[in-house]
Amino acid sequence: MDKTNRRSWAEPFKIKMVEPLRIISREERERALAGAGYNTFLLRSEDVYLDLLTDSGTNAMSDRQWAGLMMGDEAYAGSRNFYHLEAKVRQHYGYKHLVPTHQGRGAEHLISRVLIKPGDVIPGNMYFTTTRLHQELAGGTFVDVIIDEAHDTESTHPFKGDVDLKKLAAVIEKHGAAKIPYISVAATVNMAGGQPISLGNLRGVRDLARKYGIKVVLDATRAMENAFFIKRSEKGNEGKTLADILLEMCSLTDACTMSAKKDLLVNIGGFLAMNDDALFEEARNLVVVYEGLHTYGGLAGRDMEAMAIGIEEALDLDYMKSRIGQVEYVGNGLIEAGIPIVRPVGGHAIFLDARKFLQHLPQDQFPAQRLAAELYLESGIRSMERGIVSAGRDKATGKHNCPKLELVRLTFPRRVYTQAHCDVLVESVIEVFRRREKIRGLKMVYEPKYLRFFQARFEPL
Ligand code: PM9
Repeated sequence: MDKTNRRSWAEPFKIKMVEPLRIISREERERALAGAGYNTFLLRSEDVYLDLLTDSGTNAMSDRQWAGLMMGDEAYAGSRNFYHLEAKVRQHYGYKHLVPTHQGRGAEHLISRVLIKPGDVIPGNMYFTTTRLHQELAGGTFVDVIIDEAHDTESTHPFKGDVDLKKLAAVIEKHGAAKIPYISVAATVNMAGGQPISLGNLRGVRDLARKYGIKVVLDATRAMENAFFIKRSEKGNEGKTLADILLEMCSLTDACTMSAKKDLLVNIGGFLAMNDDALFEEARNLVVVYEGLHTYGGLAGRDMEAMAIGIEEALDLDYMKSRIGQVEYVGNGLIEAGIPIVRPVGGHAIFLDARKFLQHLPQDQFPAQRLAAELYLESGIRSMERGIVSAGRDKATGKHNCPKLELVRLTFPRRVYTQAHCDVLVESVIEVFRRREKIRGLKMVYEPKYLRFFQARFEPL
């Protein structure tokens, strides 16, 4: 993206309705943070100024999507909105069958239950919290086969989401194809910094999988954002549309799980989609146990309509340029100020490198958790820890998983914040960086059993 020419990414939409924001005083923020146990997930939204916790379900819908809500067919069975969504998923993702779910983890739950047996191994391009947990709950073990560059915050490899095909082949050789129900491929890779996987690499994964008769399951949550990076940086794809690339990506896989709360510009929704009839049969049966009837999967008809409309809107190139352009605008501002962030700037978020930012804090004092808390204290900006807390504990030893990446994620809701908000963000991070040496670590005082980052509590040391 040309950073000197903002017309290259100016938004192809204008604001029709606004939601007031207020910033509470520093003293109030201190009280709110202590009350939340230094965990930004436990803050009240009303105490937050800029909410960069997540891009999940925090998107602004368009006037067309809001109009679509009014066209919700709330029949228990066979809603017309389901058939609209099914047609759009077939058209743009290319899979034969659709099973709607209330959100992404609903789809992850179903596919893990259907495909994974105790003792199985699931290789993938870096773990994601909910995805790995569902694999583990089904008795499987996730094995990371992403390229080494993904663990290096300074590597500027354009496709840090790529699978290391040698590592993948070694995992298959070691465990045997019969123990590998599928290869789990995310596009983009959230925990690596929103980094894309290339089409060429995905083809390599498919070829290897086919050789051994193993399925490939795509986490398509941000696959449209991934398609933009392929169009921009992978030779031979410049002339394709985002829709062409998305379809091509999906055609290299057997099924996908989807959190529609990201790419699809909605506030709730997800799905599982696949080509295999037998897999569909089982998932369609299980969805009624855990989510709802197979034509609504825990969603209202109106939600499915908004998703169907969102699919078309998110594939618009001008929209996607503005989406990625906004994130890069902030990233470039931080890089110019010498702030350590994951390079290159990813699709949905900027990731601060908390190891380098707070060099004096060891990982067991939770530097990323502390940095997220500090940014909130500075200016009411809410971000998310993506380091040792998110990584949880080793299933076998019970010890902390200590990931190489100790990051704070500043995530951009789609079509929500303005360029002035982005400037406030850059200034606030610079301010915290200036006084970084005075910042102390944290100790964990409460740890829940599952996905601890959501509810853990901390106290300052
Ligand atoms: N991602 C995120 O903030 C929301 C909750 S986890 C902190 O990034 C991928 C790549 C995701 C994802 C959610 C899910 C689960 C699956 N895959 O949140 O259940 O980024 O809709 O999707 C979150 P749901």
